[in-house]
Amino acid sequence: MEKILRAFLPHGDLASLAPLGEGIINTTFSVRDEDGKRYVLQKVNTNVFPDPFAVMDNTVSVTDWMRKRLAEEGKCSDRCVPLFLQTTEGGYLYQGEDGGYWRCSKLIEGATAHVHVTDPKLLYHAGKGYGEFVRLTDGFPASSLAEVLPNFHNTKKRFEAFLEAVEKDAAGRAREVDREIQYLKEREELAGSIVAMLESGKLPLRVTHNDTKLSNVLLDDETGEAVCVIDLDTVMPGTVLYDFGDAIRSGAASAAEDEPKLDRMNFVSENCKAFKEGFVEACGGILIPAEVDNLMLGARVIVYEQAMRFLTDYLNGDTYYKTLFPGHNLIRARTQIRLFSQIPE
Ligand code: GN1
Ligand code: MG
Repeated sequence: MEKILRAFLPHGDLASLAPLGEGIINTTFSVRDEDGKRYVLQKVNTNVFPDPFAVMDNTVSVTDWMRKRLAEEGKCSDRCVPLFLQTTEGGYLYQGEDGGYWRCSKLIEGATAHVHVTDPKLLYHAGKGYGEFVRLTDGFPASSLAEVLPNFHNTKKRFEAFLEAVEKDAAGRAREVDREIQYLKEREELAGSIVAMLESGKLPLRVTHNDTKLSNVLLDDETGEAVCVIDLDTVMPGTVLYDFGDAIRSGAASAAEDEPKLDRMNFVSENCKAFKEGFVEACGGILIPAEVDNLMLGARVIVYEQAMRFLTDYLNGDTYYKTLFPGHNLIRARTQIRLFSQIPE
Protein backbone atom coordinates (compact mmCIF):
# COMPACT_ATOMS: atom_id res chain seq x y z
CA MET A 1 0.00 0.00 0.00
CA GLU A 2 2.86 2.34 0.86
CA LYS A 3 4.23 2.10 -2.67
CA ILE A 4 0.83 2.72 -4.24
CA LEU A 5 0.19 5.73 -2.02
CA ARG A 6 3.61 7.17 -2.75
CA ALA A 7 2.82 7.18 -6.47
CA PHE A 8 0.16 9.79 -5.77
CA LEU A 9 1.44 11.42 -2.59
CA PRO A 10 5.24 11.37 -2.77
CA HIS A 11 5.86 13.83 0.08
CA GLY A 12 5.15 13.92 3.80
CA ASP A 13 4.05 11.28 6.26
CA LEU A 14 0.87 9.33 5.87
CA ALA A 15 -1.06 9.00 9.07
CA SER A 16 -3.84 6.52 8.41
CA LEU A 17 -5.59 4.28 5.94
CA ALA A 18 -9.13 2.92 6.40
CA PRO A 19 -11.79 1.19 4.27
CA LEU A 20 -14.39 3.57 2.86
CA GLY A 21 -17.91 3.27 1.48
CA GLU A 22 -20.19 0.41 0.56
CA GLY A 23 -19.59 0.00 -3.19
CA ILE A 24 -19.90 -3.56 -4.42
CA ILE A 25 -17.55 -3.28 -7.40
CA ASN A 26 -14.33 -1.39 -6.55
CA THR A 27 -12.25 -1.45 -3.34
CA THR A 28 -11.99 1.91 -1.61
CA PHE A 29 -9.90 3.43 1.19
CA SER A 30 -9.60 6.82 2.79
CA VAL A 31 -6.09 8.09 3.46
CA ARG A 32 -5.05 10.87 5.83
CA ASP A 33 -1.73 12.65 5.60
CA GLU A 34 0.19 14.23 8.48
CA ASP A 35 -1.51 17.57 7.89
CA GLY A 36 -4.94 16.00 8.19
CA LYS A 37 -5.68 16.24 4.46
CA ARG A 38 -7.72 13.31 3.27
CA TYR A 39 -7.81 11.41 0.00
CA VAL A 40 -9.81 8.58 -1.55
CA LEU A 41 -7.66 5.73 -2.82
CA GLN A 42 -9.45 3.20 -4.97
CA LYS A 43 -8.58 -0.01 -6.75
CA VAL A 44 -10.56 -0.29 -9.96
CA ASN A 45 -12.22 -3.67 -10.43
CA THR A 46 -10.87 -4.68 -13.83
CA ASN A 47 -13.11 -7.75 -14.01
CA VAL A 48 -15.95 -5.27 -14.34
CA PHE A 49 -14.06 -2.41 -16.04
CA PRO A 50 -11.63 -4.09 -18.45
CA ASP A 51 -10.32 -0.71 -19.68
CA PRO A 52 -9.57 1.44 -16.61
CA PHE A 53 -7.84 4.02 -18.84
CA ALA A 54 -11.07 4.63 -20.73
CA VAL A 55 -12.86 4.96 -17.37
CA MET A 56 -10.40 7.64 -16.27
CA ASP A 57 -10.52 9.43 -19.64
CA ASN A 58 -14.31 9.67 -19.34
CA THR A 59 -14.15 10.73 -15.71
CA VAL A 60 -11.51 13.40 -16.21
CA SER A 61 -13.07 14.89 -19.34
CA VAL A 62 -16.50 15.16 -17.72
CA THR A 63 -15.19 16.54 -14.42
CA ASP A 64 -12.99 19.08 -16.25
CA TRP A 65 -16.01 20.18 -18.27
CA MET A 66 -18.10 20.61 -15.12
CA ARG A 67 -15.34 22.56 -13.39
CA LYS A 68 -15.08 24.89 -16.36
CA ARG A 69 -18.84 25.40 -16.42
CA LEU A 70 -18.91 26.27 -12.74
CA ALA A 71 -16.03 28.71 -13.18
CA GLU A 72 -17.85 30.41 -16.07
CA GLU A 73 -20.84 30.83 -13.78
CA GLY A 74 -18.59 32.33 -11.15
CA LYS A 75 -19.15 29.40 -8.82
CA CYS A 76 -16.44 27.69 -6.84
CA SER A 77 -15.89 24.07 -7.82
CA ASP A 78 -13.63 23.03 -4.91
CA ARG A 79 -16.13 20.71 -3.31
CA CYS A 80 -18.55 20.35 -6.23
CA VAL A 81 -16.54 18.17 -8.59
CA PRO A 82 -14.21 15.26 -7.73
CA LEU A 83 -10.55 16.10 -8.32
CA PHE A 84 -8.19 13.27 -9.27
CA LEU A 85 -4.46 13.36 -8.61
CA GLN A 86 -1.86 12.48 -11.20
CA THR A 87 0.87 10.00 -10.36
CA THR A 88 4.53 11.02 -10.20
CA GLU A 89 4.86 9.49 -13.68
CA GLY A 90 1.86 11.43 -15.01
CA GLY A 91 -1.51 9.89 -15.75
CA TYR A 92 -4.33 9.10 -13.38
CA LEU A 93 -3.69 5.39 -12.77
CA TYR A 94 -0.95 3.52 -10.96
CA GLN A 95 -0.41 -0.15 -11.65
CA GLY A 96 0.37 -2.11 -8.50
CA GLU A 97 2.58 -5.20 -8.29
CA ASP A 98 -0.41 -7.54 -8.65
CA GLY A 99 -1.30 -5.80 -11.94
CA GLY A 100 -4.27 -3.97 -10.41
CA TYR A 101 -4.96 -0.32 -11.20
CA TRP A 102 -5.32 2.37 -8.54
CA ARG A 103 -6.48 5.98 -8.59
CA CYS A 104 -6.61 8.72 -6.03
CA SER A 105 -8.82 11.77 -5.54
CA LYS A 106 -9.22 14.45 -2.90
CA LEU A 107 -11.77 13.53 -0.26
CA ILE A 108 -14.62 16.01 -0.03
CA GLU A 109 -14.79 17.12 3.57
CA GLY A 110 -17.92 17.90 5.58
CA ALA A 111 -20.21 15.89 3.35
CA THR A 112 -21.66 12.40 3.64
CA ALA A 113 -22.62 9.60 1.28
CA HIS A 114 -25.93 8.48 2.79
CA VAL A 115 -26.95 4.92 2.09
CA HIS A 116 -30.41 5.65 3.40
CA VAL A 117 -32.32 8.77 4.44
CA THR A 118 -35.88 9.18 5.63
CA ASP A 119 -36.25 12.96 5.60
CA PRO A 120 -37.87 14.02 2.28
CA LYS A 121 -35.98 17.30 2.48
CA LEU A 122 -32.71 15.41 2.03
CA LEU A 123 -34.22 13.61 -0.95
CA TYR A 124 -35.10 16.98 -2.42
CA HIS A 125 -31.46 18.01 -2.05
CA ALA A 126 -30.21 14.73 -3.51
CA GLY A 127 -32.55 15.32 -6.46
CA LYS A 128 -31.08 18.78 -6.90
CA GLY A 129 -27.57 17.31 -6.89
CA TYR A 130 -28.32 14.88 -9.70
CA GLY A 131 -30.33 17.51 -11.58
CA GLU A 132 -27.36 19.85 -11.36
CA PHE A 133 -25.23 17.09 -12.90
CA VAL A 134 -27.62 16.99 -15.87
CA ARG A 135 -27.51 20.77 -16.18
CA LEU A 136 -23.73 21.05 -15.92
CA THR A 137 -23.03 18.29 -18.43
CA ASP A 138 -25.58 19.62 -20.93
CA GLY A 139 -23.73 20.42 -24.15
CA PHE A 140 -20.88 17.98 -23.48
CA PRO A 141 -20.50 15.82 -26.60
CA ALA A 142 -21.99 12.66 -25.11
CA SER A 143 -21.03 10.48 -28.05
CA SER A 144 -17.33 11.27 -27.48
CA LEU A 145 -17.41 9.26 -24.24
CA ALA A 146 -16.12 5.72 -24.36
CA GLU A 147 -18.78 3.08 -23.75
CA VAL A 148 -16.78 1.55 -20.91
CA LEU A 149 -19.56 -0.95 -20.23
CA PRO A 150 -21.43 -1.39 -23.51
CA ASN A 151 -25.21 -1.67 -23.18
CA PHE A 152 -24.99 -1.03 -19.45
CA HIS A 153 -28.62 0.11 -19.14
CA ASN A 154 -29.88 -1.58 -22.27
CA THR A 155 -32.66 -3.39 -20.44
CA LYS A 156 -33.52 -5.44 -23.52
CA LYS A 157 -29.99 -6.88 -23.54
CA ARG A 158 -30.19 -7.37 -19.76
CA PHE A 159 -33.34 -9.39 -20.34
CA GLU A 160 -31.55 -11.57 -22.91
CA ALA A 161 -28.66 -12.16 -20.48
CA PHE A 162 -31.19 -13.08 -17.80
CA LEU A 163 -32.89 -15.65 -20.09
CA GLU A 164 -29.48 -17.08 -20.93
CA ALA A 165 -28.64 -17.44 -17.24
CA VAL A 166 -31.96 -19.21 -16.62
CA GLU A 167 -31.30 -21.50 -19.55
CA LYS A 168 -27.71 -22.35 -18.50
CA ASP A 169 -28.52 -22.56 -14.81
CA ALA A 170 -24.77 -22.67 -14.10
CA ALA A 171 -25.14 -22.86 -10.31
CA GLY A 172 -28.18 -25.18 -10.29
CA ARG A 173 -30.35 -22.56 -8.60
CA ALA A 174 -33.09 -21.94 -11.19
CA ARG A 175 -35.73 -24.27 -9.70
CA GLU A 176 -35.54 -22.62 -6.33
CA VAL A 177 -36.25 -19.18 -7.81
CA ASP A 178 -38.88 -20.17 -10.34
CA ARG A 179 -41.40 -17.67 -8.94
CA GLU A 180 -39.02 -14.75 -9.34
CA ILE A 181 -38.03 -15.92 -12.83
CA GLN A 182 -41.66 -16.08 -13.96
CA TYR A 183 -42.45 -12.69 -12.44
CA LEU A 184 -39.66 -11.01 -14.42
CA LYS A 185 -40.40 -12.94 -17.62
CA GLU A 186 -44.04 -11.85 -17.56
CA ARG A 187 -42.94 -8.22 -17.73
CA GLU A 188 -40.68 -8.55 -20.73
CA GLU A 189 -42.33 -5.71 -22.69
CA LEU A 190 -41.03 -3.23 -20.12
CA ALA A 191 -37.45 -4.20 -21.02
CA GLY A 192 -37.67 -2.74 -24.51
CA SER A 193 -39.61 0.42 -23.67
CA ILE A 194 -36.83 2.96 -23.08
CA VAL A 195 -34.51 1.41 -25.65
CA ALA A 196 -37.24 1.91 -28.29
CA MET A 197 -37.69 5.58 -27.34
CA LEU A 198 -33.96 6.17 -27.59
CA GLU A 199 -33.72 4.41 -30.93
CA SER A 200 -36.62 6.36 -32.43
CA GLY A 201 -35.09 9.65 -31.24
CA LYS A 202 -38.03 10.40 -28.93
CA LEU A 203 -35.54 10.66 -26.07
CA PRO A 204 -32.30 12.65 -26.51
CA LEU A 205 -28.93 11.11 -25.77
CA ARG A 206 -27.23 12.86 -22.86
CA VAL A 207 -24.21 12.41 -20.65
CA THR A 208 -25.53 10.12 -17.95
CA HIS A 209 -23.99 8.97 -14.70
CA ASN A 210 -25.60 5.53 -14.72
CA ASP A 211 -25.05 4.72 -11.05
CA THR A 212 -27.12 7.39 -9.34
CA LYS A 213 -27.74 5.67 -6.06
CA LEU A 214 -28.33 7.91 -3.09
CA SER A 215 -24.83 7.34 -1.74
CA ASN A 216 -23.25 8.68 -4.93
CA VAL A 217 -24.37 12.24 -4.20
CA LEU A 218 -22.65 13.74 -1.17
CA LEU A 219 -24.85 15.88 1.07
CA ASP A 220 -23.45 18.66 3.21
CA ASP A 221 -23.24 17.67 6.89
CA GLU A 222 -24.59 21.02 8.08
CA THR A 223 -27.10 22.15 5.49
CA GLY A 224 -28.12 18.82 3.94
CA GLU A 225 -27.66 20.39 0.51
CA ALA A 226 -26.07 18.43 -2.33
CA VAL A 227 -22.36 19.08 -2.60
CA CYS A 228 -21.00 16.74 -5.24
CA VAL A 229 -21.85 13.76 -7.41
CA ILE A 230 -19.21 11.04 -7.10
CA ASP A 231 -18.36 7.66 -8.67
CA LEU A 232 -18.24 8.63 -12.34
CA ASP A 233 -17.02 5.20 -13.52
CA THR A 234 -20.11 4.58 -15.58
CA VAL A 235 -20.43 8.04 -17.14
CA MET A 236 -21.57 7.24 -20.69
CA PRO A 237 -24.11 8.36 -23.26
CA GLY A 238 -27.64 7.49 -22.12
CA THR A 239 -31.00 8.92 -21.18
CA VAL A 240 -31.89 10.98 -18.16
CA LEU A 241 -34.57 8.37 -17.41
CA TYR A 242 -31.81 5.97 -16.33
CA ASP A 243 -30.34 8.42 -13.84
CA PHE A 244 -33.66 9.48 -12.41
CA GLY A 245 -34.78 5.85 -12.20
CA ASP A 246 -31.67 4.53 -10.51
CA ALA A 247 -31.83 7.32 -7.95
CA ILE A 248 -35.42 6.46 -7.07
CA ARG A 249 -34.34 2.83 -6.65
CA SER A 250 -32.43 3.72 -3.48
CA GLY A 251 -33.82 7.18 -2.67
CA ALA A 252 -37.47 6.17 -2.50
CA ALA A 253 -36.84 2.78 -0.90
CA SER A 254 -37.61 2.23 2.77
CA ALA A 255 -34.76 -0.26 3.22
CA ALA A 256 -31.34 -1.19 1.89
CA GLU A 257 -31.18 -3.22 -1.32
CA ASP A 258 -30.02 -6.24 0.66
CA GLU A 259 -32.53 -6.04 3.50
CA PRO A 260 -33.29 -9.67 4.42
CA LYS A 261 -36.71 -8.88 5.94
CA LEU A 262 -38.58 -8.38 2.71
CA ASP A 263 -41.60 -6.62 4.18
CA ARG A 264 -39.30 -3.80 5.26
CA MET A 265 -38.73 -2.88 1.64
CA ASN A 266 -41.40 -0.47 0.44
CA PHE A 267 -41.72 2.36 -2.04
CA VAL A 268 -41.90 5.73 -0.26
CA SER A 269 -43.92 7.98 -2.55
CA GLU A 270 -43.28 11.10 -0.49
CA ASN A 271 -39.53 10.69 -0.96
CA CYS A 272 -39.98 10.01 -4.64
CA LYS A 273 -41.97 13.23 -4.99
CA ALA A 274 -39.33 15.23 -3.12
CA PHE A 275 -36.49 13.81 -5.20
CA LYS A 276 -38.36 14.50 -8.43
CA GLU A 277 -39.08 18.06 -7.42
CA GLY A 278 -35.41 18.80 -6.69
CA PHE A 279 -34.27 16.97 -9.80
CA VAL A 280 -36.54 18.71 -12.29
CA GLU A 281 -35.92 22.08 -10.64
CA ALA A 282 -32.12 21.77 -10.87
CA CYS A 283 -32.21 20.54 -14.47
CA GLY A 284 -33.24 24.13 -15.12
CA GLY A 285 -35.67 23.66 -17.98
CA ILE A 286 -33.35 21.71 -20.25
CA LEU A 287 -35.44 18.52 -20.14
CA ILE A 288 -37.87 18.04 -23.01
CA PRO A 289 -41.49 16.96 -22.30
CA ALA A 290 -40.81 13.35 -23.37
CA GLU A 291 -38.17 13.19 -20.63
CA VAL A 292 -40.22 14.83 -17.88
CA ASP A 293 -43.30 12.75 -18.73
CA ASN A 294 -41.39 9.48 -18.60
CA LEU A 295 -39.29 9.89 -15.46
CA MET A 296 -41.39 7.39 -13.54
CA LEU A 297 -41.09 4.91 -16.40
CA GLY A 298 -37.34 5.27 -15.80
CA ALA A 299 -37.85 4.27 -12.17
CA ARG A 300 -39.90 1.20 -13.08
CA VAL A 301 -37.50 0.05 -15.78
CA ILE A 302 -34.33 0.53 -13.73
CA VAL A 303 -35.69 -1.24 -10.65
CA TYR A 304 -36.95 -4.06 -12.87
CA GLU A 305 -33.54 -4.18 -14.57
CA GLN A 306 -31.71 -4.26 -11.24
CA ALA A 307 -33.91 -7.15 -10.04
CA MET A 308 -32.94 -8.98 -13.21
CA ARG A 309 -29.24 -8.16 -12.81
CA PHE A 310 -29.14 -9.50 -9.24
CA LEU A 311 -31.12 -12.61 -10.15
CA THR A 312 -28.92 -13.18 -13.21
CA ASP A 313 -25.83 -13.03 -11.01
CA TYR A 314 -27.41 -15.40 -8.51
CA LEU A 315 -28.18 -17.86 -11.30
CA ASN A 316 -24.64 -17.53 -12.67
CA GLY A 317 -23.18 -18.41 -9.26
CA ASP A 318 -22.36 -14.86 -8.01
CA THR A 319 -19.68 -13.95 -10.49
CA TYR A 320 -20.28 -10.18 -10.83
CA TYR A 321 -21.29 -8.48 -7.58
CA LYS A 322 -19.39 -8.88 -4.36
CA THR A 323 -21.42 -11.11 -2.06
CA LEU A 324 -21.00 -11.77 1.64
CA PHE A 325 -22.96 -15.04 1.76
CA PRO A 326 -24.44 -17.46 -0.82
CA GLY A 327 -27.99 -16.03 -0.88
CA HIS A 328 -26.94 -12.38 -0.94
CA ASN A 329 -27.83 -11.73 -4.59
CA LEU A 330 -31.17 -13.49 -4.16
CA ILE A 331 -32.07 -11.21 -1.24
CA ARG A 332 -31.12 -8.24 -3.42
CA ALA A 333 -33.22 -9.50 -6.32
CA ARG A 334 -36.22 -10.00 -4.05
CA THR A 335 -36.08 -6.51 -2.53
CA GLN A 336 -35.97 -5.06 -6.04
CA ILE A 337 -38.96 -7.10 -7.20
CA ARG A 338 -40.94 -5.97 -4.18
CA LEU A 339 -39.96 -2.35 -4.69
CA PHE A 340 -40.78 -2.57 -8.39
CA SER A 341 -44.23 -3.98 -7.65
CA GLN A 342 -45.06 -0.85 -5.62
CA ILE A 343 -43.90 1.85 -8.05
CA PRO A 344 -47.00 3.36 -9.65
CA GLU A 345 -47.40 2.96 -13.41
C1 GN1 B 1 -22.80 -1.47 -8.53
O1 GN1 B 1 -20.42 -0.83 -6.72
P1 GN1 B 1 -21.40 0.23 -6.98
O2 GN1 B 1 -22.28 0.42 -5.80
O3 GN1 B 1 -20.79 1.49 -7.50
C2 GN1 B 1 -23.23 -1.45 -9.99
C3 GN1 B 1 -24.49 -0.63 -10.16
C4 GN1 B 1 -25.57 -1.22 -9.28
C5 GN1 B 1 -25.09 -1.26 -7.82
C6 GN1 B 1 -26.07 -1.98 -6.94
C7 GN1 B 1 -20.54 -0.98 -12.57
O4 GN1 B 1 -22.43 -0.19 -8.17
O5 GN1 B 1 -24.91 -0.65 -11.50
O6 GN1 B 1 -26.74 -0.47 -9.36
O7 GN1 B 1 -23.83 -1.95 -7.73
N1 GN1 B 1 -22.16 -0.91 -10.81
C8 GN1 B 1 -21.68 -1.58 -11.86
O8 GN1 B 1 -25.66 -1.86 -5.62
O9 GN1 B 1 -22.17 -2.64 -12.25
MG1 MG C 1 -20.53 2.68 -9.10
